[in-house]
Amino acid sequence: MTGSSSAAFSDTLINALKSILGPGGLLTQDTDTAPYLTDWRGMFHGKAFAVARPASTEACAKTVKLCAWHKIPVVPQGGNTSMVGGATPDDSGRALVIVMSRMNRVRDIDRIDNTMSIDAGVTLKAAQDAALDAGLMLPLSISSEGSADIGGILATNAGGNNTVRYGNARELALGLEAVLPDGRILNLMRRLRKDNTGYALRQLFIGSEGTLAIITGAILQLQPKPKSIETALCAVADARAALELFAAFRNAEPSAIQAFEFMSGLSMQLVNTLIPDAPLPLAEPSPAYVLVELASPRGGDTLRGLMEEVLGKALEDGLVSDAVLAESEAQRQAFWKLREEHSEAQKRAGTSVKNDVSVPLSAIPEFIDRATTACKKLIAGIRVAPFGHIGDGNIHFNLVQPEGADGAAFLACDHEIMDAVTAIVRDLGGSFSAEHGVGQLKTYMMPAWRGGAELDVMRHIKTAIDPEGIMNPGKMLPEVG
Ligand code: 2HG
Ligand code: ZN
Repeated sequence: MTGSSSAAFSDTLINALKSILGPGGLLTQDTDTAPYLTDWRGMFHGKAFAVARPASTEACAKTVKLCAWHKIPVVPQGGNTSMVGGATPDDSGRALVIVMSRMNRVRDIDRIDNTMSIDAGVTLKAAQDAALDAGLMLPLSISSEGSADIGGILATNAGGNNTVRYGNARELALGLEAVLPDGRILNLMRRLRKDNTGYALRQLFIGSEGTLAIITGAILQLQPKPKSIETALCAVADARAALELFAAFRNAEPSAIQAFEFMSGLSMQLVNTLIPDAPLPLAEPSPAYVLVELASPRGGDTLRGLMEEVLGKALEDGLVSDAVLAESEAQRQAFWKLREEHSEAQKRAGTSVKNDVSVPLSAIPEFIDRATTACKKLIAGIRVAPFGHIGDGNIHFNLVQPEGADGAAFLACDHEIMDAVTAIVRDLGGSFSAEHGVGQLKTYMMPAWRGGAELDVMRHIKTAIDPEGIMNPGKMLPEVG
């Protein structure tokens, strides 16, 4: 096929979709659809006969209804930032990708309810800014927040940097609006703290990775905007010291911690060398680092005192070898840049194998030690570059290809590496996917990890809601047989 992805589909279907979606609502030319057909990591390359961009929930519902009638697979896509190929279609060319970018309205912010009602296509960054403009805060923050949208974030139950204080995306969603696989609109847009009226359906759709419905809107719980924030970058010897430091902050004032992030020496070094304007603000490089942020809706300098007290003691005890406190918002942003550019830096360093895992906090040091040994044994020169949300027990145990090695050959070993790492995770009572989801990359792990009754119940739910299997096929649940 050249020029148009939709050549094999009937003009009647294309015209029907065009009339539902309006001008600019349906992309069919290869040059227009291409950005939606490859994932951010460049691991998956799919095909689709078109990309739909509905501008309203009704248009989305009519689009899905038409697809259901024709048994056309539907692939919902947010900001296309999935790390597990969760939003990339297969290569059959039969699918319709549905993106929400034209549904980008903040519907309302209620200062008494402390909620934001919002379209699924608003990026997380735009949603955060809207909350701040209203004097409030949307307490969800992830590295890809400039592109990731609210629908994708809820569909994958994203976590990120502030989970340690405010929970994952599911904890923030009071209400939800979604289009079911038969095209009906499910309106769960209730902003109630108490509502025990049957199954909590919104929680079923949150984290279902687009396999049960397309999320079109949500009501999110907001928080007061912090009046004081203190951010510090600390040099530590290893994950053990990082966890001791976490415990020290938690014991001093658990409600003050807003983020507690870990970065290995190698992953920080990749940021410092491969990302422009990202120098290390400490005198010496360290084997590992912690980025800690305290926040409070109260003004005054209590937090600075707390930060200095805990870090002072940690320096005295040898838990921290050096630390620098942000003295301005610009410096705070510069510290966060060092953390948030980790994925980009690793991408620039070549191909990587990612393990987004969680283990009990106390098991993190043992996990990192054992997984490092296992990976080094597998591939000579492999670059072990873990980082992540250590306060949640969530480590991105990423392996970067050996310097100068063939990237594709390294990536061909991804299952071998992931299996070696996740065997240790399993032994320590953890999970093979903490916050990135299963997507298409990790479906093969589901039977071993979630088999038996758990997978059986999941399959029954899928069949009950999507009997024709049109919603995001090939994702999360492995093929039967
Ligand atoms: C982050 O924490 C993201 O920055 C991406 O979850 C992690 O690249 C990764 O593995
Ligand atoms: Zn993360």
